[in-house]
Amino acid sequence: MRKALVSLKALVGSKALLFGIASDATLDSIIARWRPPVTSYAKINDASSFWMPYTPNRDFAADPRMIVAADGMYYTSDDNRQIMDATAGLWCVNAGHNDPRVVEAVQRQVATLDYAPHFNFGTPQAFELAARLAGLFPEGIDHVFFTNSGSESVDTALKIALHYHRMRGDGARSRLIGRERGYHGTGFGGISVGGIVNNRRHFGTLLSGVDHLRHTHDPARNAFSRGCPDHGMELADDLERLCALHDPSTIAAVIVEPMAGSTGVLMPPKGYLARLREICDRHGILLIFDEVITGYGRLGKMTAAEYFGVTPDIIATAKGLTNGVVPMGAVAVSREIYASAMENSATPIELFHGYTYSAHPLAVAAALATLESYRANDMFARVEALAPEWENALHSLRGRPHVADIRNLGLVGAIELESRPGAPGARGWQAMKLAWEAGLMIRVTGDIIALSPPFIVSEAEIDILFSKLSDILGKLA
Ligand code: PXG
Repeated sequence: MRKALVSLKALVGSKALLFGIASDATLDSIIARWRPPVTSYAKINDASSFWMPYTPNRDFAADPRMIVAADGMYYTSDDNRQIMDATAGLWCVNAGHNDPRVVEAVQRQVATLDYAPHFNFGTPQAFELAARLAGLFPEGIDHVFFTNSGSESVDTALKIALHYHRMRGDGARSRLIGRERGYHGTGFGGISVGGIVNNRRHFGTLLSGVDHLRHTHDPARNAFSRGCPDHGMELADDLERLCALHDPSTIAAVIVEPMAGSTGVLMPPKGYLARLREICDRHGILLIFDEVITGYGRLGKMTAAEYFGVTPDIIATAKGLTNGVVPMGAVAVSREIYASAMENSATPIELFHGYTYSAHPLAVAAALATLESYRANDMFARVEALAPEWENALHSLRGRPHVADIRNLGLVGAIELESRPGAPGARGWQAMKLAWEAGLMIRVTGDIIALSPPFIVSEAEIDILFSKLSDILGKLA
């Protein structure tokens, strides 16, 4: 119970800070008011009410990992330990936790304009944010539709692609092409074009008219590549195969992550994305980059499109847009796509699509402050400058027990472990738990460890991170 109160106090303390309330006496009265109508900590945290996302709920109930505060590179656990955040939350807290610019902007905004609709009404800051983003995305990608998550950004991008072809009188283009091992969030559109079987197999027939490119993971030829692998550009020609099979006149769009994240961090083979762009151009197919992870500096540039010098027609983003502080996504589209809707729509509303919380004022305030933080601290350049040191430190784990492959790009790293015979994922899971005990938050997908720290990580912290990981590898069964 004492632990419960400490946790609750820390939790409420962070809320109180958010709303600018500081005194301890006030905190105690808030705790009294906010205490849930239950009698014990066990009941609060017995895992029976909160159905946790993408989590083995029963395992968590038996062995919980609770977080009560965060600052900079570190979380505080409910037993008051500092946990280094080696994953920027879920690839979103790029500027580090508790960035004062973002915290203050959200505090100010909530006290000024808590909510306003953007169906038929506007807020100046939403227009400002769209204009700023348009200036940051590649030349020609300059109209922005706001969503609340990566999943919504992906479904929005797919819908805009279909809508675009209809507007041009080419509505037979209705097929959507994804890629094996792709992750595009959890909406029906996203799981249909996605290529991770566990995300698809329990949910019926999904969208019709979807096909998939082959994935690019080829450890036999590419293991331990530094940066993008040399082999696999020809896998982009798989799109020609699908064009031959379906006829290109039926294909609306291809969606890929320029660097696949959730499936275990797969870098695009050299030349692959440019080749995809060429084939799309040849056949009038729109190219969508899902930059939910790569957008906002993860590779050292604003987007992977900029990093690779390949400009798609639509870019889906979320996560780093608001530093994870308030949920928000943004879908950026080419001038031509926007103009086509404006010019060809037969109805006053040009796109029958939107969310209650599109451009929510708190999210907009968080996004504007986040972009300012990236700019003022030159954070994307920092990623670029840290990347070689990051690469060397990561690849120093080659040869440690169970390490089958290591991959890196920008401030992203992956360590692929050999699976335990008959128990895929078990070794990765053990690594995640050992890391938590050692004061380190890592992400695992199956037996692949994914690393993506906030951009504020120092060189000393990179050393600590990999020294802890090295110890953990040594302890794995
Ligand atoms: N597209 C991509 C490429 C993503 O990585 C989404 C869409 C969906 O975003 P939302 O905001 O709806 O979750 C994502 C999300 C991981 C991990 O461990 C990655 C994501 C989410 C949770 C965990 O790699 N990416």
